[in-house]
Amino acid sequence: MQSKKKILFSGIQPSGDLTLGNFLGAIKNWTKMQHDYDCIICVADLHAITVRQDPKIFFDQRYSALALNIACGIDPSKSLVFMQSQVPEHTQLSWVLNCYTQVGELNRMTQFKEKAKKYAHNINAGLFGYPVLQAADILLYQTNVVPVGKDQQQHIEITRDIALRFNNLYGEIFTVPELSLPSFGAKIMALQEPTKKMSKSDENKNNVIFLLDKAEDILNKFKRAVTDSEKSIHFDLEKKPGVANLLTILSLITGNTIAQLETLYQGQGYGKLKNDVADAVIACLAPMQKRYHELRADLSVLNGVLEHGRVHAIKRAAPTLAAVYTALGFVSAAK
Ligand code: AQP
Repeated sequence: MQSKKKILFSGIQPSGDLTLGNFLGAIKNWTKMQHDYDCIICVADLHAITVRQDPKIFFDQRYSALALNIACGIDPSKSLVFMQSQVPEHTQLSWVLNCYTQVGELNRMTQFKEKAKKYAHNINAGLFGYPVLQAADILLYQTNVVPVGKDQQQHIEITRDIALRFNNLYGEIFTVPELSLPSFGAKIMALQEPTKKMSKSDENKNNVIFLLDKAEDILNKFKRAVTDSEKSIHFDLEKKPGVANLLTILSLITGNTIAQLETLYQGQGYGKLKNDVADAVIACLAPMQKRYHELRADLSVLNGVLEHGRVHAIKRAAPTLAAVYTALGFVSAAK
């Protein structure tokens, strides 16, 4: 019998090694929500090729992203976990939705503008159409809720617009999904440029805590984190983005509120704060790293998860694609 829980869909690109931003802004929330939602998590490898990937490294990164999600607490017996490229319905629906998305809408996407600047030598059509594939990912599963970090908000909004447009033309084909942003910590910032998002593809590796970083590297990166010339530890996003970022990370990991941390660190120096954040992150990541290495030692477990995910994702995606094809006058794709 189909679950009555609300359907949650989210994804993560294996476009590099996963970061503390990916964990605190997304994966950690999915692990909590998987108990209350019918949770679908996709390793979005098709999205990742919108920038050039070395095929050998990329093959491995896909497994790494899968293993890290599981090591972080995504339970494949509770959540449907799969690899995007193994479920052809995503690209099939994406093509259809391309025909219902305006170039003007895509031109407004901040992520496209930023990535077009960063990858000026390779502004490919896939990069431009990235939000359309993401809309297909989400809409295929009749998703109710999409938990993402702040950077993805615009993509969920365009997904809703596309769904509404399609439904207006052809009837109630798609569930119109709701965005779910974490109430706090939706955007973890780069350690040395705290007005910019922490991203796995950042060229400055000191900006980023990777989930598989060694303890000594984590400590060194936090020690080098940019703060400010004041000496007081309080949360002020505008004037003290570096300190605010450190407090946010510490709060999310320890469960202490920002107010509690401000009291705790009254009169203390930035050095102490940085060391404590590093210690908290190292302790949080250690069991996850251990589990990750166990999972990577035996690919048969991960391959089993992928095969189960592939079969079930196709089963769940196919009826939506069939409804779309039927609405458009194609031969029904029902399997
Ligand atoms: N710094 C962040 N703070 C909070 N949430 C974040 N997310 C990413 N970075 C942060 C959230 O993680 C989920 C998966 O993201 P993604 O890997 O699919 O794509 P992205 O947002 O483009 O992540 P990156 O790390 O910045 O990748 P690159 O460098 O390849 O572009 C999403 O929910 C995202 O919001």
